[in-house]
Amino acid sequence: MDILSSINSPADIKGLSIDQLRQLCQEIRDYMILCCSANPGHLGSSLGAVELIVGLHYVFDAPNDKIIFDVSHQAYAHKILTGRREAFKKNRCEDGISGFTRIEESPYDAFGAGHSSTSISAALGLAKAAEYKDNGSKCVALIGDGSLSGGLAFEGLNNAGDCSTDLLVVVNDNNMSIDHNIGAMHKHLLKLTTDPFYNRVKKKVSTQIGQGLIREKLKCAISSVKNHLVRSSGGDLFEALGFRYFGPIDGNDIAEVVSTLQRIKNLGGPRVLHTITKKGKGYEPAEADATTWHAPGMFDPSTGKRISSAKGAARYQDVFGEVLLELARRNSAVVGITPAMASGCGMNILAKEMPERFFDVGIAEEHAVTFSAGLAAGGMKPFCNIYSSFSQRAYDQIIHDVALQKLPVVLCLDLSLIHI
Ligand SMILES: Cc1ncc(C[n+]2csc(CCOP(=O)(O)OP(=O)(O)O)c2C)c(N)n1
Repeated sequence: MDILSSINSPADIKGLSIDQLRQLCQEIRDYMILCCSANPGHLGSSLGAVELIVGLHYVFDAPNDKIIFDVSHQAYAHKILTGRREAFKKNRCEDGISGFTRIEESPYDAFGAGHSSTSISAALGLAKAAEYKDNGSKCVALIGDGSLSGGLAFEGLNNAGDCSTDLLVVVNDNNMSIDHNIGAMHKHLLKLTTDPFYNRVKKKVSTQIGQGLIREKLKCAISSVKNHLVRSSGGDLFEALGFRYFGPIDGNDIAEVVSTLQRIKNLGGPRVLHTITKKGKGYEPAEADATTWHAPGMFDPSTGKRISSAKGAARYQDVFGEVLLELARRNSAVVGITPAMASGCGMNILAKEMPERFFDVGIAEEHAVTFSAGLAAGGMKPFCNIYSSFSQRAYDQIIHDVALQKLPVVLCLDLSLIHI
């Protein structure tokens, strides 16, 4: 911990060179892996977001500038950089710090979370407040591609894109939710990142063309060509919503993250920076199996071997998955619906054998319930499984769309998993 041990606030990283920032990222990763091996947490998401968080703290000036984390399960590097390095050893412990951002825990935690898709709305509120107070505070929302599938994120985008308010939305696109990400938004992001012409030229520039300013200028030019291509091949959704779109960039390349953030920091108005990262980045077992390593429990850091605490007992979600599959075998109208928790609730067992009877609808609890109500109205027997804590999102839909219409939706309320 050569560099990390001397970092007690983001001010301490301001004078570091890019090479030193790179080393710092490595030290943060090593520290996170060590701490999380004994004291479990959301490791995979936090490993993937290290460069984004270091870059944001390098370029922006928190706590005056506000960095708002969606879900905030990826914010471990932020905690470690903002005076909670030692406290991180007791992450999620009863006498320790929260595993999520909490306004009351630190002035650097601009907004608390745990449930997804809130960051854009919250950041817009903070940005409007800053605009009103004219205090120069900049606001950044950091949101994952999975969390972008939540309706609340669209409500925030829709509102922010229609104002001139200074707001940066950084999309942390790792192609994953907890399981594989799904949905039209996901496909849209994929289209933006897989344009063959752009990728060919970008690769050539990064591997073959000189250094320094010329290369930077060429990169900018290619980015513009790319934006033009994306627009002319069907249009960019963010631009259509009133945002300026930048990217995609390699969100695990600290030099690229820093130079891009510096370039777009002061442009004003609603902007989206699309970054590509690897979930579990820098720890081989976590890169190889992102779903398991989203929250892996305890493990041996040197081998990556996970330490199971369940002494042979059947897991609740596996029993649920098996029973649902059996019901589906007996009744052809039975279908399963999950808002992005297929492996968590055991519905992946149904998905494997009967993919046509399984619906992962994205992180969209409201939609999951009303969609189930529609299926029931159409004569199906929907089993909609929602983690109890997240079901708060669907309160109105449960009453208005299911109960009042007396529709036969089986609501399966799974364990509540919000550890604070
Ligand atoms: C409303 C709500 N539903 C479900 C969850 C459970 N959940 C936590 S993280 C996560 C995946 C988030 O994916 P993404 O935003 O892409 O972040 P990543 O973990 O891939 O970095 C899910 C579904 C949640 N936190 N909140």
